[in-house]
Amino acid sequence: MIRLNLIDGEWVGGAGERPNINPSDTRDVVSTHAQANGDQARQAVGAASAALKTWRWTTGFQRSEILDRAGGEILRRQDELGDLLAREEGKTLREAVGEVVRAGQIFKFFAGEAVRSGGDHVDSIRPGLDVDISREPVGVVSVITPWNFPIAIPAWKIAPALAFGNTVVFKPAEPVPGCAWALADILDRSGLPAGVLNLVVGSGRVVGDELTGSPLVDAVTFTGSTDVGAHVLAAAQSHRAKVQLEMGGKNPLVVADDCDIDLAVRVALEGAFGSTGQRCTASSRLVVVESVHDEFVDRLDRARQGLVVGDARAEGTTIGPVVDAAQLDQDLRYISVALNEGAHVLGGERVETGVPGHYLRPALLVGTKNADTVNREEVFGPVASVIKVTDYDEALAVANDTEFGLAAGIVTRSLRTATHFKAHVRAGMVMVNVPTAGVDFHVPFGGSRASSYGPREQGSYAREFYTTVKTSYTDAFEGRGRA
Ligand code: UN1
Repeated sequence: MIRLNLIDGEWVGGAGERPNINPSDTRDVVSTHAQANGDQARQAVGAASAALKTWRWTTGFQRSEILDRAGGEILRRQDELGDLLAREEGKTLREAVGEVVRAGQIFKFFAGEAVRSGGDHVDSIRPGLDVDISREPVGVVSVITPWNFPIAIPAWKIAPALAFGNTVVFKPAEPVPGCAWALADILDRSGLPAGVLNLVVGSGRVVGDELTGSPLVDAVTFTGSTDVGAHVLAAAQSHRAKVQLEMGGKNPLVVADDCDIDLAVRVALEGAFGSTGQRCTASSRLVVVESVHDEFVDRLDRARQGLVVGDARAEGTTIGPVVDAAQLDQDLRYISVALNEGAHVLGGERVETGVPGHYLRPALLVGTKNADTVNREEVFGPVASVIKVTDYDEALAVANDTEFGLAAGIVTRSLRTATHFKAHVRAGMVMVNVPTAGVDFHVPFGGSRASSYGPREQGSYAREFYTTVKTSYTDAFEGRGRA
């Protein structure tokens, strides 16, 4: 069955079809998806613009009911949707079901926010006047999402967009159209009027350019690579659209000399290799103080060897395949660059399972310098490097010596060290004794510099991006004063 695009409330065919391939077994076609063409992307933006005229005047309560219904259905179908997610993206079933639950909870959270978004009432500095500061929807929002969180990231962009009265044109990443389709279907059946949410599956060049460049688009929210982010920013700013970008990371995890080494190993293993390392929040630089370096590396490597690489949906698998052939090539290329620059490479080989899939044994790169290529550029795979430092001060300097600024972590028993690190590390999110990846859904998410641009995502802070502020002055007493 061909999965269609949703434009102005109609499910429509496209310019061609594209198979959705299972990275655990490339013979398995998960689904087939109609590809939208440029005209259809334009129609979708037009439909979102037309639907805005009535949708923006719905009450928060009406919108809340729809989001709550969608969240409820996602949670009820967590096993089935988790299976789909693991099958098309390659993260393990446990991680995939967890992500689906997160998506359901996000819709429930924003169902609450939809009725909670008020403004301020302020006394004027002039006698008799009232000043009201109210929130309005920003307008038509283009939602452009990556493949590594096929349902949670669409959820945390689409749910607040709809909660605050915006309309949406949604373009998912090409490797994961299945969850995107399922989400659009759920929202469509939850009671959204035609045109409020439009799904256009297609390439960045054909569909993405319309979604960023159309003057009818008021805001663009994007998660993806730093390079594509720069392109999105330029296109959106050419017509002064509001922009929110979440991009790469090169997140440091500092292992301090006073840490609990068992905990440090658990935190590093999950942060570096969880979700096959394909997270912008992954701990890709392990900055280890020399007094604990050898023991930490030894134990982490043993834990790494214990990871079971295999089919994302098979019982016992603890690390699924890489998403596709291009990503696998990129991971292998970075591993060989690290080798050439002097790293001692543990793991990092392709795994033969007898099934055609993109399997890679997680790689630990020991003896790297922070100036090495692999510590400057995001790999986006199960590849983590170890940087040995003499003490905490050097660890902090190394942690901050990066063009990124998303997440940073430390494992320490010292309250003083943890407190100093939280204050001085340059990152939008800091984790003490917990992995850099794996965040709560109800608090702000984001960073700075090459990692993020624009207002924060998630939690109540999401409204900064999805609303705009209006200040109104009223003299109800027509100049005669209140008293
Ligand atoms: C998480 O670590 O829980 O693309 C979420 C990413 C991030 C999401 C990470 N935007 O990896």
